[in-house]
Amino acid sequence: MVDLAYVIAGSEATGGAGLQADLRTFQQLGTYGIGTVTCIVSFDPKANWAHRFVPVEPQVVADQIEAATSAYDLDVVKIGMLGTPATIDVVADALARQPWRHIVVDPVLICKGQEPGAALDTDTALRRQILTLATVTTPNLFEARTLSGMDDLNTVDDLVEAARRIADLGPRYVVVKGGVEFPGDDAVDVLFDGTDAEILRTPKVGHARVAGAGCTLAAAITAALAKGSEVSDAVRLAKDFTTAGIVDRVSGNTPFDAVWQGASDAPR
Ligand code: PXL
Repeated sequence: MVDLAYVIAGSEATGGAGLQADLRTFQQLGTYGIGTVTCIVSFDPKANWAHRFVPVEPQVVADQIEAATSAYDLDVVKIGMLGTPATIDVVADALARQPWRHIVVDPVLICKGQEPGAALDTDTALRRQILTLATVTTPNLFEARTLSGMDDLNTVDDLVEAARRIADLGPRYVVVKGGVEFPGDDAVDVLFDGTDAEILRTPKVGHARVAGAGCTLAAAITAALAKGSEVSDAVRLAKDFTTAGIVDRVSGNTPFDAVWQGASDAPR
């Protein structure tokens, strides 16, 4: 039977990020994707594509998780944007109700579209209630600065130290993503396993951010783990999959492009 991959995340209405990117990734990697929607983000084309954010009623999030986990024996889950402390409570409770082989947490911090106080409460709840459950977490540079408390992340050694500090918060494996903002010509990611750091490099594909890259990377790690890969193999496959999707990206009327998960030379 096909391997099952589960995601609990937000919907992003242009389809570039969030649950839409996650489910496309699951499908392309040959897994049966199941999704629970936590919130709805609708970029506003009349306001420079700013985030409009609406949380799904926490009980409805709980109901969706109950349906998904009752229908199937799920053991690998990706956690994307959760959005509010109330949603985080519900998701943390649901995750505690059964064993998981892997919980992949994309620590989507600072929920744009929320007022700053609410965003800070959400970040604190995520760190305390969700990050501690992660077997793998995938912070970007901004999230790595916030979670590690290190303001300057300019060298590979800095990324390794940040990963080490984030591992101290609970996750077994930490993937710090340098992305386009990290100095140099390479897209550098660091995989820290609690003892050793592996440095993954590919040449940067341009210098503009591409929507959905973080979601796609974490979803591809999740799909590979669902199929039985070891973490370091899953991370390497996910980086190649995401890079291929950035090369073949989709352009629309937004000021940013989006990753194409169906890139012809993406690994499967
Ligand atoms: O890329 C982070 C992200 C995750 N999930 C949702 C989003 C975004 C960014 O816009 O909207 C739902």
